[in-house]
Amino acid sequence: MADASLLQELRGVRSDTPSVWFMRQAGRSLPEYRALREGTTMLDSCVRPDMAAEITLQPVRRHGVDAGIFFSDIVVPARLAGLGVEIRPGVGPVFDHPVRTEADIEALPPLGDDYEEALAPIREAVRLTVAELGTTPLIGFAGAPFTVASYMVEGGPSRDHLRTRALMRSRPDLWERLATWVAELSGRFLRAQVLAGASAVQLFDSWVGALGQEQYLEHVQAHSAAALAHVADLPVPRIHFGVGAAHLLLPMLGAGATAMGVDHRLRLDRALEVLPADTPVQGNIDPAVLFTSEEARFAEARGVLEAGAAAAGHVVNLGHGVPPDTDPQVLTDLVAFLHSQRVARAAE
Ligand code: 1CP
Repeated sequence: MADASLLQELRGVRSDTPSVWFMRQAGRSLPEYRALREGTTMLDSCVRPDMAAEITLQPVRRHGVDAGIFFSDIVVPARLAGLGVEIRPGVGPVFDHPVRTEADIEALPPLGDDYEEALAPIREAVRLTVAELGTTPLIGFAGAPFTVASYMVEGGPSRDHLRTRALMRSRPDLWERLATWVAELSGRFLRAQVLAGASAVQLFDSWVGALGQEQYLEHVQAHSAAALAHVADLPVPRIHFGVGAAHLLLPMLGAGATAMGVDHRLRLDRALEVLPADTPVQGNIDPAVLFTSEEARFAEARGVLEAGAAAAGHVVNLGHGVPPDTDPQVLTDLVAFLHSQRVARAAE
């Protein structure tokens, strides 16, 4: 059976019709999600295979997007490994004990057979999802070491990731040990999803834009590479995404990605000036247009298609996640509009 066009685009084979999915397409923008989640905490819903599968499928059914993104969270692996972490409504991930000292790092649970067993509900959820999705691909994901470690060090969401960046500079030895642990944590979470049936992966380094190139290269790139190496022997595209990371596109690709997600701050044609010509790209409709007129949304979508036309492959997405208060009909209409468009081909 031929691969879905979305996977083809990620492999550098262009289709006439655009392929699209949205980061955070599952979740609070959908009334059916809010109804299903009633009475179950976010992290509990992630480790209930039937629930995680159903939530993953909801936006695919409703919007007709070209891929599912596995419903989970970047801190789910930490929970499965035994750390105390919860997702507080309206806040985000919060750790019971921030990881800041040598003793904290010493106390991180070993990632042995127990962790592999703890991943069982993830494998089961992926299997259930893939069986229902049919020919629509499932994208697995994990958080990259910098972004996940930032939640662990700060203890929760943070604007400037100061403690994390300070640890990196003042105790590079401790940072190294923490990031090595997270790379293994996230890498094995990715691998479990692919072995259970996910056909592409995305490594989210959402907050890496807080770093300069030098810090990234010295303290982060090798750890992201270690996470991605867990799936490098498997035949799946590896998308890497960061917010405000225009200055890091090449080094992030260099961590072993095969396609780059680009946020809405950088036009795709500008990203293509920096990336090797054979790099497929993903993005990057500004989520702000979801709150404007249909005319403005479609104009933005056309602009994104044009800017991506010269890429080796292009998967349309938002520049960051779907905001929770988005009108779901706006997304459904945007998908239909994109599917009605033809990709302008560069002269062959
Ligand atoms: O109660 C709720 O509904 C909580 C909201 C929510 C949801 C639906 C959170 C809390 N996480 C998720 C699911 C989730 N998280 C998915 C799967 C759904 C989908 O994409 O359709 C994915 C891919 C993530 C990944 C994630 N979690 C990232 C990387 C992507 C990004 O947006 O940059 C990050 C940074 C997180 C942390 C997180 N989890 C939740 C929140 C509110 C946050 C961000 C908090 C902050 O500002 O730091």
